[in-house]
Amino acid sequence: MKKVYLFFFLTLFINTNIFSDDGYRLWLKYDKIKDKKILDSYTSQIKGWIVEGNSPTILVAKEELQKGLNGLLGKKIKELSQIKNNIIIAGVYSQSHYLKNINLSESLVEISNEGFVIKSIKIDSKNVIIITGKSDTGILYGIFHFLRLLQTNSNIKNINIVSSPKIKLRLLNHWDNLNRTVERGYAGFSIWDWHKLPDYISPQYKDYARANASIGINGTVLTNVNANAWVLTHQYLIKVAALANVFRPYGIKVYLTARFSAPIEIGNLKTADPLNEEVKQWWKNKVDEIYKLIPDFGGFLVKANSEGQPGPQNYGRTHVDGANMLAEALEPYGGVVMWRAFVYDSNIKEDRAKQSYNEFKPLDGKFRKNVLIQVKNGPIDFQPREPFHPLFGAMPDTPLMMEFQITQEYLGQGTHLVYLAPLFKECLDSDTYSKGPGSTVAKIIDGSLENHSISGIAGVSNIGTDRNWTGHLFGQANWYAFGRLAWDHNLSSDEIAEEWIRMTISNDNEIVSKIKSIMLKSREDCVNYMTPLGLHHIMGWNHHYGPAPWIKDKHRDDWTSVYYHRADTNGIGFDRTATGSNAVSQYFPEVAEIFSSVEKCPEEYLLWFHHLPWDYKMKSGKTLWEEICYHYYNGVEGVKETIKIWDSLKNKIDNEQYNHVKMLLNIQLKEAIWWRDACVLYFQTFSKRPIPDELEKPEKSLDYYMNLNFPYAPGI
Ligand code: BDP
Repeated sequence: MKKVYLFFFLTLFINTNIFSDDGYRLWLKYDKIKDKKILDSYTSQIKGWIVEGNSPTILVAKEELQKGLNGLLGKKIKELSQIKNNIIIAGVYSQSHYLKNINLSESLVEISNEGFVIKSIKIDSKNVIIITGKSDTGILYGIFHFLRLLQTNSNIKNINIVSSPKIKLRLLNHWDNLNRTVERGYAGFSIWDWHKLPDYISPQYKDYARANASIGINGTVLTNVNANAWVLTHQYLIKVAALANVFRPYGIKVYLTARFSAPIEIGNLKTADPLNEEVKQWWKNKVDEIYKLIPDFGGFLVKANSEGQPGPQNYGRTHVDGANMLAEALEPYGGVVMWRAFVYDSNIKEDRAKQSYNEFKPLDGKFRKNVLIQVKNGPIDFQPREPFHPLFGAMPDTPLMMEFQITQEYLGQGTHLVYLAPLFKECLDSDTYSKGPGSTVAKIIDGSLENHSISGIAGVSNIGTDRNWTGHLFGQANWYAFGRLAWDHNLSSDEIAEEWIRMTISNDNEIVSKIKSIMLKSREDCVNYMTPLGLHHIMGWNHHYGPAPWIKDKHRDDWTSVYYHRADTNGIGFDRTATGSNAVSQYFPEVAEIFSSVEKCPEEYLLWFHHLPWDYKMKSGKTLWEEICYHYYNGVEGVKETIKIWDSLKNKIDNEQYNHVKMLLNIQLKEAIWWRDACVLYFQTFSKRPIPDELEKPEKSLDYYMNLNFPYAPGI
């Protein structure tokens, strides 16, 4: 009888995914390489390793290399104490015992302090692969990159890689509250267990640091931009310090959001006026206190005078006064202020898309050296598609930081498979023409166009307590893509997707190409079933879940949908040309000319910039109304196609991964149909034209959709 059980257990073990993949290990799985030829080739080239140095960073780098090699090669790869043939040597060049006679000056001049060189060379006629650089963190990044090459089954013969991050500050922004809720978070609660800190250090903190370091992220803002002053009390700062201690070896600095009214709320002052001496002193003391606990503290992120947050304007002061006051306190320690440009005032009757530029452009050049202005990718708010923000290129004397949203607040939240690298790239590659052709957004934020010594990029995190970190497996790809692009914005969406799939799901070429095809089209599908042709901000009220183009009559116009789509019996779209709000004038002439011309404006931005009649003839020959319908229907067809491709992967990839995504895709399809039908029915009340004959008709009525309610939708 026992034998029967054993046999049963063994068959289960061999034939099914009894140890199925719950996603916790992210892209750092290090499972044994399946392809025997590749495995053999690696095993013959990697017979041992030496990692020089013993700083905390070198120790974790060593630990990672060991873990990675043993896992991927499926056997213990030994640490050596002298050079042998076919081994890896890693260490900081200037301190290395083994590399001192090797001339690497050409490669080393190319890299920054965080960069690395991976190279096949001969030392004493022995073949070795060296991983070197100028700092311990560079070595850590080099080791992670080398492991990535193995994980993706890349060729490591005659390897020669020289790599440096293009942007200096590469940060995640957590919109995490002290009560562990996450604003716009769809993957459970905050991973920061504030109540148990500083004494209880969850092992997840270290895994968080590993994952980020593996893609070069070097900073994390722990708290929500809608800030709580409490995190600046001593009681919380010691908790922050405990996290900083875990992250430090991984090259990650902590940053906090600074609530502008903190001097009143936790400092017992009567004012938070940035020009008041007591207020200035309060912040200086606070900063001193922080650096005593966290010597490498990164600095503050500030949302001021935006959506009800306090700020310098409450005291008749400017953003410059506010930012500079904090910057002065941080300056002696090398800390920075990241001051957000996401401001718009409900009392100003100006197009919301224009307000941030109007407020910030005149302040160019007035900020202290350690201030960066953090600008969202588009002028409204992380929509499925927006043109780039007109501030890029417009403030040449101020370092502008990019703010992307990794969490999918407006792109299907926790349940839609939407790969965001194409969205990020579209913005980074946009040409602002600020200094003639080729003045891309990427060159502005990496500091190269305007010669800034600091540069930065932030991604609003999608991480939570869900076992797989991001709720949706493919949310991991967006975290991954953000980090990879922050390191090198020249990487393509395609390359990044391929790396991630190979590390996370499979190295089988056919599977890789199928999943890649799904990922690469997913953002366009989403735009189509949500907000095609430049439509924007027509989602559910407050929770932003689902479609609600009918939202109107709220306490502020710019929080309604009708404000943005402006549909009426004549047509649809927001006229932002000279006959309307003239937001186009905020772009440089070459760009403004394109956006303002109905003929030249790319159709994907058409209704962002133009109000057009329902019968307007599109490039396809269809009327605008028909074209809108077809885009909505094509979006849904795209999701159906995705499901078909995914179905073909059954039994070819890990079962748990397969089923998890399969169920989410079914939700996505339901919701895509919901978006399509609700929007088409609603816009039809203005267009008064039929849905083209060949398209199936919505099953439910507009009333049905308008009466749906979601009091407990996540993320608020
Ligand atoms: C919007 C979010 C809101 C954020 C705000 C911001 O809906 O929760 O607080 O952006 O970025 O997208 O400050």
